[in-house]
Amino acid sequence: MKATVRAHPNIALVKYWGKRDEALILPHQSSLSLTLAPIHVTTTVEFGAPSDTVELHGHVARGSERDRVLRLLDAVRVQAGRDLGPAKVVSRGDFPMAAGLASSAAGFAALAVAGRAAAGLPADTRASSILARRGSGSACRSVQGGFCEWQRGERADGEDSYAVQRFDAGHWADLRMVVAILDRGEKEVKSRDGMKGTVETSPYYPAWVKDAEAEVPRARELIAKRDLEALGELCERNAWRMHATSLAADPPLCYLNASTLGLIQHLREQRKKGVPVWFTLDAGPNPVLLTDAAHEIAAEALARACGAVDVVRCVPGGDATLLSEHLF
Ligand code: 2P0
Repeated sequence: MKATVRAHPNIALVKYWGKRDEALILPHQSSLSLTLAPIHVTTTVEFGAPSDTVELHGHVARGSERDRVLRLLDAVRVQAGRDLGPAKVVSRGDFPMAAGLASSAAGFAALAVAGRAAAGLPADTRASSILARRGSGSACRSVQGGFCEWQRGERADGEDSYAVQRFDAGHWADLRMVVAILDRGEKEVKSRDGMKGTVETSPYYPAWVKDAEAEVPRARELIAKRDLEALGELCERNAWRMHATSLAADPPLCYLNASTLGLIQHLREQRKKGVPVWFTLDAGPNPVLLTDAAHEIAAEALARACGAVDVVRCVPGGDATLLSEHLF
């Protein structure tokens, strides 16, 4: 009745931005990401505890944070088809939580896989991805390692909306992602609210959906060929378009700040000098640089020269995995 899982976060190369169903977390478009190591979240779930308790990153979760975890475990109870009793959950991450790296993606992926294992359900990446998605959309892409594609699906019940692995981490072991933490502050508008405002008010939103959907198979082809330059260009284009549709929302959403733009400018200059480095940007000011192993130190130096207070260097990561040691 107890299981512990370690899962890695992921960064989207083609972003997810906007839901067609808020309750089930179904996206308007497909997305594609790379799972990142060595950073990870470890989560232990035990059913049959004296009462429901949730501890996340050293504090007792309350309110909506607690509810999201317990709702996911309710879905596990339905899948198990039996009374599992109250649950105790403890989760810890080893990377800066305010870094703009989606700790929720790794956290909900670990929770979904651990929850199913603790309930005695068989390992099933599709079922775990659907479950993780119901905690946080991007989490469905962290159940497996390497390059994962979240297929939007068509069904109203969401059973065809889950991530599939296109290439494992070993396919492109030389690829690097360098997270440049320019600002540790909490963002003003959370992704969940930002994408909702964009869907509801941005006149550019339909164009975003159409374009992002078409970029996914193109990205897949470039990954197959390990074409860093073309993938880097695609990544930047997709990030700009996600931010463009958000800037056009009412009220407008601007996640970039002056130091973000400074870094992007410097990166372009470095690229002209022959350094193969591109960026992507989630719903926050901290860019993630895409490069290869030979240039990761240069990418870190570039980030620090542009004011990064911290830098996290990442390699392609593997699947969410069961551990034999528990957190309690
Ligand atoms: C992504 N982001 O594809 C995009 C790019 C942020 C920008 O997925 O509401 O925490 O829990 O489904 O997954 C962040 O949003 O949002 C995200 P919910 P989530 O990685």
